[in-house]
Amino acid sequence: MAHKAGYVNIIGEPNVGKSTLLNALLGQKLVIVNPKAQTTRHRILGILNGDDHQLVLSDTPGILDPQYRMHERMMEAVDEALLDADVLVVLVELGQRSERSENVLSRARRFKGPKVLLVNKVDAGNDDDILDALEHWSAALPEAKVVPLSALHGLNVQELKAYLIERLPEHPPYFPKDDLSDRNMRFFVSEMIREKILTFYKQEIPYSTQVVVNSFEEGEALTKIQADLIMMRESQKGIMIGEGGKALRKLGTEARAAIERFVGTKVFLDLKVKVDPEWREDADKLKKYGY
Ligand SMILES: Nc1nc2c(ncn2[C@@H]2O[C@H](COP(=O)(O)OP(=O)(O)OP(=O)(O)O)[C@@H](O)[C@H]2O)c(=O)[nH]1
Ligand SMILES: [Mg+2]
Repeated sequence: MAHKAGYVNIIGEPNVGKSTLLNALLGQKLVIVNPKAQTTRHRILGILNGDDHQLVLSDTPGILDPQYRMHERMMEAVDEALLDADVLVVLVELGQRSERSENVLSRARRFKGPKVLLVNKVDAGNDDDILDALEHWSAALPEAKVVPLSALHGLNVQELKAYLIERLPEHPPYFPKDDLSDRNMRFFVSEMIREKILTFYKQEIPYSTQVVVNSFEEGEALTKIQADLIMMRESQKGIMIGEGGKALRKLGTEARAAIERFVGTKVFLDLKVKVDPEWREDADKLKKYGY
């Protein structure tokens, strides 16, 4: 049988569940998920391999009106995903209104290939809400197949996976068949640390922090990791460290436990807090940090 392969790229507003969906389709936790918006900052590939198919999924940052240069880079990552998609997945959540989703809809309309619009989080509503939403979104994007979904609880996830594989064009694999992502271990370690920062720190702190993994030495029984937490200002450095270093110790403990589950060995994690003034606004600094 001929081999099928293609790109299925997921776009949507912040916090609608794009990363949760990518993990659900892959059947494992690859990308970070958090109740706070703007969790995902990059386009990240998750690769689903079968004997006769390779589904290359893209997670993307939530679509927003850029407030600073990092946001602009994030939106470029979204737009890039519109260029190579074989199938576009537009994710919205129950209760979201199309009149207030022009950023997402204009991109979806610009894409001329096959598209699916998924109404996520239907576990949080009743039948009337769901029927209403399906009708509403079918009218807003008539060319898309509109389907209800709960990425978190697995409703329609296997059906979606089968449908997407069905839609793939005949093509040789794009990546080696044992690859799970285009990103390396260092990237996922930095993301796991960032996920804990999103959970434990308030207000602007998570949005002002960049995590840089400088070394990652994997041994049989112990993995040694050194990472810098780059803040925009001195005052933020103080908050990150906390009184007597308490906040940073808690972050280190929680991040280490998450990384241990991921790498499967004990982990020694050394975190240093640094300041790189206004790194989020500066094109050269953003480039250095992988944006
Ligand atoms: N009730 C419910 N919650 C969900 C569902 N899918 C995702 N969530 C929750 O929604 C929140 C955001 O999920 P993410 O997957 O991080 O959303 P995202 O679209 O990737 O967000 P950004 O990366 O910030 O744009 C998390 O708290 C998830 O647990 C769902 O099907 N039902
Ligand atoms: Mg995300």
